[in-house]
Amino acid sequence: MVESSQLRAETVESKGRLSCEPVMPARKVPTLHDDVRDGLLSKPRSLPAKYFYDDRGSKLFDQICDTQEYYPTRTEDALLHDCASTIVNKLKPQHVIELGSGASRKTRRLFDACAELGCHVKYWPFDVCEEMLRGASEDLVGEYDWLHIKGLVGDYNAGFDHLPEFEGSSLFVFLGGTIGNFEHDQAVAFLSELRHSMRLGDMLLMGADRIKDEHILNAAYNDDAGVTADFNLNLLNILNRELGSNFEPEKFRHHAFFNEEKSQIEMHLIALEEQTISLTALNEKIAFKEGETILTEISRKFTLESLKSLLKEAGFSFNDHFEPDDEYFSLILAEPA
Ligand code: SAH
Ligand code: AVI
Repeated sequence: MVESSQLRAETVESKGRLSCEPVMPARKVPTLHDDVRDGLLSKPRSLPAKYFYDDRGSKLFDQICDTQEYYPTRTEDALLHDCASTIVNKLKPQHVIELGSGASRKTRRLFDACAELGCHVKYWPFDVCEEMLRGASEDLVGEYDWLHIKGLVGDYNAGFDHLPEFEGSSLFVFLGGTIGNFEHDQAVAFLSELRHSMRLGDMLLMGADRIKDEHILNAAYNDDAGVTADFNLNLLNILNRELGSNFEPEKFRHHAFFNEEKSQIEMHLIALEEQTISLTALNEKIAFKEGETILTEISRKFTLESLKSLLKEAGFSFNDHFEPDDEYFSLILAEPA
């Protein structure tokens, strides 16, 4: 049995290896008020996907990862399991900086490889959701007794000018297919900006979802247990809390489908009946007709060629590529060109 004083000592010790700090934005990004004015008050109605991730939203996303239908997480995890040693061996990084780290689930594969190869990196998870970032980091310092973590809380769309100076080589990690949540031009701008903050010898490991049978794609965003629906509808609770609005989530439904022409899943909230919503904080009202939709997320799906050309456009050169036999998902290793 572990003595409670021993447990306390371990907690204090592991906390010494963990700290969190805000990242100063390099420029002003639109606030929720701006995005609601631009996106919700005009048609077609839409909102940026980053607003999903309050504490509950982040936990719901983590539950999505466990659904049978949502193949990206387990596919990428298995890929990382197989290629982590190759990547760590290639770069021998001193730092792992992860953008949109969430629960840092799959990053464990990299840490396992680091432990095996005696490459004791410092981990810098960067996420907009502080609760999830702190919780995940606390778990990690408990699991890896050599790991030092400096959590970075902020919006990665606000630029990377104020990231700390990383001494030695860095592996930047952007997993989960989150690049697919950006429009093409935004993705190029984001990756170019990231590339400018990288140094010669640094590398980027990026996960991206591939085009596949549309039934599999549609099922992944319409799980039977309704977790993705809850994740989508939770956005209305977030708006109620942040804007003092009076959305009733039960008066909307989740709708997600693969738009083949645009090669993207589109996630919408559809008004089930005519209704008027007051946005107290903005002193505005929105009148919804029955069937009117809000676009809450795009999730673009790639070919290997479209991924390579995206990275090239952002100034990266291709280093390596990992995919499973069914070609469901890609992990690309790239370096500043
Ligand atoms: N990388 C994890 C989590 C993906 S979910 C995985 O592969 O499972 C997307 C993550 O990006 C969430 O944790 C969310 O909080 C974070 N995120 C979304 N928009 C962001 C932004 N603009 N800045 C920083 N983090 C963001
Ligand atoms: C975070 N991102 C990559 C997920 C995706 O698949 O686009 C978010 C998600 N939305 C619904 N399910 C998962």
